Amino acid sequence: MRQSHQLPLVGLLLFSLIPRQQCEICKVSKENKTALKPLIHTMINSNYTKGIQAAKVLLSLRLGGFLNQNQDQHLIEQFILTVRSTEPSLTSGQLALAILALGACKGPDGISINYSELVGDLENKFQAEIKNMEDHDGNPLTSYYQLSLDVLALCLFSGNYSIPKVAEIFKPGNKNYYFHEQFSVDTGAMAVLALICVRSKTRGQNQTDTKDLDNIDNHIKLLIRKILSQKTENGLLGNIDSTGEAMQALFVSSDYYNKNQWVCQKTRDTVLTEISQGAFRMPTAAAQILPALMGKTYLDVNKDSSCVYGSDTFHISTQKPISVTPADSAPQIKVNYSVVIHNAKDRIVVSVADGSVFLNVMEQAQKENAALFSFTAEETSWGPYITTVRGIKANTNDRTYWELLSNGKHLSKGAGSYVVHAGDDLEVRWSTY
Ligand code: B12
Ligand SMILES: *[C@@H]1O[C@H](CO)[C@@H](O)[C@H](O)[C@H]1NC(C)=O
Ligand SMILES: *[C@@H]1O[C@H](CO)[C@@H](O)[C@H](O)[C@H]1NC(C)=O
Ligand SMILES: *[C@@H]1O[C@H](CO)[C@@H](O)[C@H](O)[C@H]1NC(C)=O
Ligand SMILES: *[C@@H]1O[C@H](CO)[C@@H](O)[C@H](O)[C@H]1NC(C)=O
Ligand SMILES: *[C@@H]1O[C@H](CO)[C@@H](O)[C@H](O)[C@H]1NC(C)=O
Ligand SMILES: *[C@@H]1O[C@H](CO)[C@@H](O)[C@H](O)[C@H]1NC(C)=O
Repeated sequence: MRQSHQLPLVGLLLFSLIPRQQCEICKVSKENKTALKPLIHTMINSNYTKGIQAAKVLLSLRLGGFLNQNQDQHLIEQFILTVRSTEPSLTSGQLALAILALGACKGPDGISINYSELVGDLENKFQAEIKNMEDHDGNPLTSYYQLSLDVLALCLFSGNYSIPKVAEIFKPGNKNYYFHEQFSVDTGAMAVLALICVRSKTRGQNQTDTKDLDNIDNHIKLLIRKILSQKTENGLLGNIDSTGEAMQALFVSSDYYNKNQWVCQKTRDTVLTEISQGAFRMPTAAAQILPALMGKTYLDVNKDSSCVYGSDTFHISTQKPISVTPADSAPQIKVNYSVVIHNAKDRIVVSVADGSVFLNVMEQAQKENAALFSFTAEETSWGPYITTVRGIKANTNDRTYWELLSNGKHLSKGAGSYVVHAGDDLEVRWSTY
């Protein structure tokens, strides 16, 4: 009952308080929409059987209105089953994403989703993140990117969370916004989306302490400043993979910066150029950039507004994506590979087929010397994530992980997607972020 009175009001508030202008200006024009075709192709052909990894793709396709009614119904039914069967093992942010995807819009009749149950579980998972921070030197179970997703979903789906706690933990100086002392634009952008949602819901509400709200306003202002400080010459925000979410953050926060601080068309045009050159080949990468190009943000998620269905304007073919594994006949190249633990470095030169990725090098090294180069990887939405090397396991409680480098430089792609070059000096290094 409480919800049915609250939601239209909240919808109205979000609508009236979040300026739409920036989204409209930056939206890819009708004539230029074919430029988005490769993204949609990648997403439609992604492997939905990978379960929860489909959440971001589904969310993005639904926000953009790129599915037809049959596809939507089919994918949502399939996705509900996956969420049900994996729910207890999902991380907080994965569950938040699942809720956002399911509730992105009101789907075909006949599918009913018990949001209060899912939201209740998310409340518990969010509490567990906070508990872990209290017990482990301020380190959450996962990351601030996921805590931001949690708050965003709780805010949009009328979950319970403490506003003073949000004002406290999302201070821009918090170490969880940084990896190796470098501000994470992805994390900051997701936090801005969450904080803007919290802020727009509490506007005009009297029981909230105005000090908390002023603090949240300040956090947003500072986070936006940090995001804008990571703007590159060609208009990207952070790197190519953080730009989509940073655009969303800037769309909804135009009250917090000056118009002349960001020329969104420049950012958009660079992204369109990148698409034409084959960027965003991974479904998750495509899913992160698409909403902004459609003038949408995660704050447009609204389970009570009917889904918009496309009419197959793109005639997207469903075909197998091109395999990344090079043919056996490809010429061999030699690369250096080493495992670095503190000051100890173990090196090997391996031969792999031209066009191989970092992971192929690691596999070859493991084959040649398992004692030194054994490793394990876990499939994630960005591809294989290296969890252990020589039995040593990454751990969020002490902020440790296996860092990937090439020629001494931190890579911005993963082991499954970084294509190696002859003579590369590749490294996995036991690091603290
Ligand atoms: C938090 C985070 C990390 C943490 C992960 C541990 C933790 N505390 O959670 C740390 C700092 C350790 C990390 C490491 C790396 N990361 Co990171 N990370 C993120 C971030 C900000 C959020 C991920 C998240 O929670 N997603 C939400 C949940 C719900 O989705 P999920 O799929 O379940 O999340 C898991 C995976 O994303 C995984 N993960 C995190 N980073 C990466 C990177 C790759 C390549 C893979 C396969 C998996 C992976 O960790 C998450 C928790 O288990 C994203 C930004 C983004 N937009 O996604 C970047 C991001 C995914 N990371 C990125 C990169 C490049 C890396 C590294 C390869 C950097 C390096 N040179 O070593 C390494 C991974 C190396 C390895 N061992 O395989 C890129 C990937 C780009 C790409 N095209 O491949 C992103 C998009 C940032 C960016 N804009 O450049 N990362
Ligand atoms: C379409 O894109 C081209 C190249 O990016 C640009 O020059 C043109 O102005 C765009 N058209 C519209 C209507 O936005
Ligand atoms: C999809 O994923 C499943 C499970 O991981 C795997 O068995 C199947 O081969 C994959 N299909 C494609 C087309 O990648
Ligand atoms: C939804 O779940 C809640 C909590 O588990 C439960 O109390 C409620 O009866 C459920 N509602 C429906 C319609 O199934
Ligand atoms: C909501 O959360 C606060 C703390 O986060 C707690 O004190 C309160 O009891 C919760 N309310 C409900 C209805 O769950
Ligand atoms: C909010 O509270 C203040 C004092 O506590 C009161 O004067 C004011 O009228 C209230 N405003 C609304 C909109 O209820
Ligand atoms: C590997 O590194 C060594 C030492 O830095 C260098 O002499 C050698 O040329 C490298 N080999 C390849 C294949 O890159």
